[in-house]
Formats: sequence, C-alpha cells, structure tokens
Amino acid sequence: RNARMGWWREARFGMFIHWGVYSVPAGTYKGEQIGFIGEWIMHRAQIPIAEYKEYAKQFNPVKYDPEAWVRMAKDAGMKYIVITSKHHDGFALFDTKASDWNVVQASPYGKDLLKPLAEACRKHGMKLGFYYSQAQDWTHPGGSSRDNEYWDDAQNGDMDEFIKNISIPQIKELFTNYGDVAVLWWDTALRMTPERANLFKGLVELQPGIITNDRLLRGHSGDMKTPEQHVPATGLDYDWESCMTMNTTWGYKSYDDNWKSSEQLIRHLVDVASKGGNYLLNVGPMSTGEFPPESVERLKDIGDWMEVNSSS
Ligand code: JFZ
Repeated sequence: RNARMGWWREARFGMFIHWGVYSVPAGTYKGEQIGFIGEWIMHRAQIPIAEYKEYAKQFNPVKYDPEAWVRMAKDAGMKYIVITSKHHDGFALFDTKASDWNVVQASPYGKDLLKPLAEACRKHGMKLGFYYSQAQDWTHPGGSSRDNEYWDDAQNGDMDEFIKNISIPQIKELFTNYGDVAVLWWDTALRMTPERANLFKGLVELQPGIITNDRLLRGHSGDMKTPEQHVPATGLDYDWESCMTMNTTWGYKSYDDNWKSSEQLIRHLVDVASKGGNYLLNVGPMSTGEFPPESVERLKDIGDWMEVNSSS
C-alpha cells in the first residue's frame, strides 16, 4: 500500500469534477428552484425516469475542451483529477455496453467524454481517477436510493442483479478502456453488503496501482478517508482527503452564488496540507462543457498564489 500511495501523499491538491445530465436543469425544475445539491435534483424533485432522461437530449457539451480543463487544473497546482463517471442518476459519461443510458447513446453529443480527458491527462502528466456510484442509482432497476425512497415503479428491482449487470461491467470498462486509473472514488454505500462489496474487490486487480476511498462499504477503510466539506481539526492517523465545493453544490446550479473567496480556498489548502491531508476541490461544469467563470477565476487565483509560494 505504501508503494501505491507514494504520489498521492505528495500530491496534496486535486480537482473533483461533478458533471452530468443534471447540469441541464442546473437546479431548476418546472420553473421552481429545487433545494439541496444540484446533482440530486432528480431525487429531490422526484422526477420520473422517462422525464429525467429527456434532459440528456439537451446535454450537448460542444465547448468541452478536456485539454483546457487539465491545463486549468495544472496551473492551479493540482496533481490529479477525479471525475464522476456515473453519479446517482445512473448516467454514464462514457461508452458502455451495460446500459444505453450513456452520453454516446442518449445525448446529441454522442461521444465518450472520458477518453479525451484521459488522453489530455496523459499528455500533461496529470493523474486521472473516476468517481463511480456503485450502489445508489435512481434509473437502473435495483439501484439503491437514500431513505429507500422510490418515486417511479421502474426503479424497483433486485440489487444483486443491478450490481451484476450494471456496476461490475461498468467498472470493468473503466478499468480496461482508459489506461491507468489512479483513483476509484466509491460513494454512498447504501444497501451494500460485504458480499456485494467483495464482487468489486477482484476487479481492482485490473489496475494494480489504484487507490480507493472508504465508501465502497460502510466501515470499510479503503486507502483513504474522505472527510466531506470540512477540514478536520487535526491531522488523522490515516491517509485522508477533504473534498469541498467552491460554492454550495457539486453539480452545476445556475443560481448558486454562494462562492467561497479565493483566499478562503487557499487557506483551506494550506490548512489541509499542513495537517498531512489532500484537498479535492470541486468544479461543476455547465452543460456547454465549460467551467463556470467563477470557478475559472478561483483556479487562476490559486495558481497565482502557488507560483509565488510553492517550490515545485
Ligand atoms: C455524496 C453524494 O451523494 C454527493 O452527490 C456528492 O457526490 C458527494 C461528494 O458525495 O454525498 C455525501 C456522501 C457522504 C457524506 C456526505 C455526503 N458523508 O460521509 O458525510
């Protein structure tokens, strides 16, 4: 484990990217601003699956420039990127045979979004990791949902079948079609059992250098702990990574103006680094494929500060 953790322990700073179909409604459903984080709009507003899937027809990120994304991350001093390959809405940003609910088949864009990002990362020496919602899934039957809340009959199904037919095959695809995967970032282990979690453990061998977090199964440590939206008061006795938003949502919300200042973000980074952790700072791209201008500005400020204050 120490050998695998080497680069990660030095990295200190990474970019989290939450991107998906939810960037189309961007926090608004039927003219109403929906509370809570943007990527949860389907759950919050209890949008029926068929209706939610309509948003994919407007997901056409023609301004997507993965190399520009990687450059912005690099200029800010970030050493790795973790992107949502599939969030709780089940939509895959990549080409997958396991489900047609993916960017290639369900959107007018029609192309794998992760392939060119993987290439740009390779080119610029940026490590690339994938977030993958292995348990919670609101569109594939059998996926779990917070509070066991289901609002569409099509969500009913067998979770073991879901894991066998969707999660495992998709993880296999992510582990074989995109070169080296630096991190697998599991999330919300709702209704995961040790038996279900074991099914994923063998797959990790496809990426011997991979680092995984602690959210595959509750009580499972993984390679790192993931304090969320805060910096712990002291360092932890285990590798850890604080993930945080720049405003108050992970997935893009057009009207969330609650931005932290660049100074606050730099203070967080320094605080985290001084306590021996990593800081995973989120950007929620718009459906055009661009970063929100407020995020671009903050990344630039952090980069300017880095240039003056860092040695590498
Ligand atoms: C999860 C997701 O539900 C959310 O959409 C986002 O992707 C975030 C990074 O992760 O939300 C969580 C997961 C765990 C905790 C809190 C929110 N937690 O452990 O406190």
